[in-house]
Amino acid sequence: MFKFDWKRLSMTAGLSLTLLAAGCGSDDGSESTEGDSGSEGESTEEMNYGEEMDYEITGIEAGAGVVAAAQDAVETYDSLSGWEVSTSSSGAMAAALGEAIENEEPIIVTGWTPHWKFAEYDLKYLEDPEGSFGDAEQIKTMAKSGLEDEKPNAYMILDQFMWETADMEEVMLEIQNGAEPEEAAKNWISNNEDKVSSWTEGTEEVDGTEVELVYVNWDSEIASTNVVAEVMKQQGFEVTITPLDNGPMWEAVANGEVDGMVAAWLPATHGSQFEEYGDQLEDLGANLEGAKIGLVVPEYMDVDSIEDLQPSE
Ligand code: PBE
Repeated sequence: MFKFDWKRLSMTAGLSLTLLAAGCGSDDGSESTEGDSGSEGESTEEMNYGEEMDYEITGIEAGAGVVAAAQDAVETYDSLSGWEVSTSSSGAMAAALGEAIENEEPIIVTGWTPHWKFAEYDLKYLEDPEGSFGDAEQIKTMAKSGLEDEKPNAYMILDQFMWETADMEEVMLEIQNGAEPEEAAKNWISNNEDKVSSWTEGTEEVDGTEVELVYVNWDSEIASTNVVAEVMKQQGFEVTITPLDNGPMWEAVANGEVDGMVAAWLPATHGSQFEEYGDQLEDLGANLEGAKIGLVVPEYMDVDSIEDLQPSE
């Protein structure tokens, strides 16, 4: 059951009842601030969540664009002065988020859409008036240069691969609920034959041509890469998918060591990787529109903008 830290709360001046009710969400609603916080009236001052979170933003893999963007935000916003972005893995971030929500504790994670967490929990993006996290992103497909001549059918499938947020989230959610990625991919494919046939349109089946795709173990990219790999397998390709860190993923395609990837978040998230490798690989355009990154918090937190947070010093 949810327990409020009354001592800490009482140190936070001017907390309104409304604010507490929103932040508390206790079952009986009988708890009250009166007498505890000594506050009266409707002050709009925000809770100092920072202190409760040790001024830590829960990040993911160190090489992820969203982590770099969060570090940029820490540099940019006075409200984040003295904060740190911890790095671990997407799985550890999701576990920390789930645990915080279970205990109704404050947490700020580096988040992104499409992601199953929005179907699973009530979450919101913090407004980012300084634009540290960019605007809407596309997820793009990158091929090694020369792929079109070498493996024209694989190239064409990669080039024609395009789906929507709801599609990707369906696959992600099934994986999150326990399905093997390959199985979730197969299920989605058999339920979406029209979409899939628009990706294979104009291609010929092959007999065991090898294709290697790379990706990062982000939930969104596990979903997309498995779907594309399954589609290729059904067309007769022998497909290997290899998880790497973000930088090495870009590098492997740019060096021509592997055939391609469907995990390029642009223009902002992987802007620095694109700048480094963009002229050595072939940009096959968007495979998904309307992606987004940012700082994500549970709805029960009474904070709407990065600017509402408090610096540690
Ligand atoms: N992500 C998911 C990646 C791109 C895809 C947002 C975690 C990143 O931040 O680099």
